Amino acid sequence: MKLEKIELYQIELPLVHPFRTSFGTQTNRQTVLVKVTADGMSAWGECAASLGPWYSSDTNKEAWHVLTDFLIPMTVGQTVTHPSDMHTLMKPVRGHVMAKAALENAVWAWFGQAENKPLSAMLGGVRERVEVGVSIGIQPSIEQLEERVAGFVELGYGRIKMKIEPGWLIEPIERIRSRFPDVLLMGDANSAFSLDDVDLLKQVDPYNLLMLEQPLNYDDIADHARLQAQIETAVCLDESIHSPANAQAMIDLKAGRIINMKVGRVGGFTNAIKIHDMAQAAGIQMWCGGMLETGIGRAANLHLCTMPNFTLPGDVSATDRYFDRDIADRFTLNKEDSTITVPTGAGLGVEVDEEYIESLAEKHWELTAENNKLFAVGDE
Ligand code: OSB
Ligand code: MG
Repeated sequence: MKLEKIELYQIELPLVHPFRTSFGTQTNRQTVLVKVTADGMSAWGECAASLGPWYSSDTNKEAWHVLTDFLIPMTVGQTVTHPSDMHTLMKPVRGHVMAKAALENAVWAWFGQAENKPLSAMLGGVRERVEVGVSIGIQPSIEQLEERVAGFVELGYGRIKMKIEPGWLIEPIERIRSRFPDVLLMGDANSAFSLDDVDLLKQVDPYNLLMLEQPLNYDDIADHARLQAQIETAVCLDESIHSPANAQAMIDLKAGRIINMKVGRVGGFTNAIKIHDMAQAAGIQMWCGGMLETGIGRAANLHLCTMPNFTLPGDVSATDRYFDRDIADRFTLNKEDSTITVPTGAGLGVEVDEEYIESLAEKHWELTAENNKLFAVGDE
């Protein structure tokens, strides 16, 4: 295919509930959407970045800049025979993984549509429904946390992730574990601890947590290895893994036993597949993380979850956990087994509400192969 036109939209959707992590509170989901058009057909990708550089250095403003000034001018008009060609075309740009992933993933979806295959089939997926959990932010009190966890368990979620930080660790874990002895429970620190906290983190061991996600610094691997050697609970890396090289370092140093895979954080599906295969060969389990995606990114994540080494429940909750109104088909939880059914249609397999996207658009730009010049659409 020849990439004829690439469009960008920036939108913002309010979250149904504020989401507090150790790095801050999010009340809405701002994202950049990429729409690629070729051969009379369009497909969508979603940028995982947020408003501010708190989870990672990626922001939507930066993604917009890198996409419009570099990634789109480098790729529009090019002929692509496989979606991973996008990874090769964008290689001269270092970093900016979430901007690259948004564009690469739209092209994956396009090829799925063109070949009439769901994205899951293109990724070698092996499941029709995938196990999911819910990620619960830090709450104002332990009572409120308990109430919130109880609500999600009642809805059918079999895996609960609690956000943790210093001062919000043992007591909340103890309370939730004693009330829900059988739930799959885990903690995500988003880098809130340091190696000085080893004794504190050792106290988590008796609570049978599935894992401790990203306890230490966002760019660290070696200290996580030192920590894993001293605690029984499995360490999972999220923020620290941006590339196959990071995954290799984690494996070599034994810096954890589990990887949280976010396709945006590793620069797109080409790298996600590479890391998936490396982890599988090394006996590292994985699961699909989330960035509070809209229905476009959520659909992509569901397809990712079908890959063989995604053996643990993902942070891909039902749509009503995030948004009252979404920009694509809604997903619901299969209560009986805490799963979501993966779309079976071609590409992402969801209907995108383009009218709603247009109405939400804070910015809309497009670049075509003919003029190879970016311009704002509408009255900007
Ligand atoms: O660390 O996994 C994380 C959301 C935003 C930024 C970072 C993280 C998260 C989540 C939410 O945990 C996962 C989701 O439900 O999308
Ligand atoms: Mg995380």
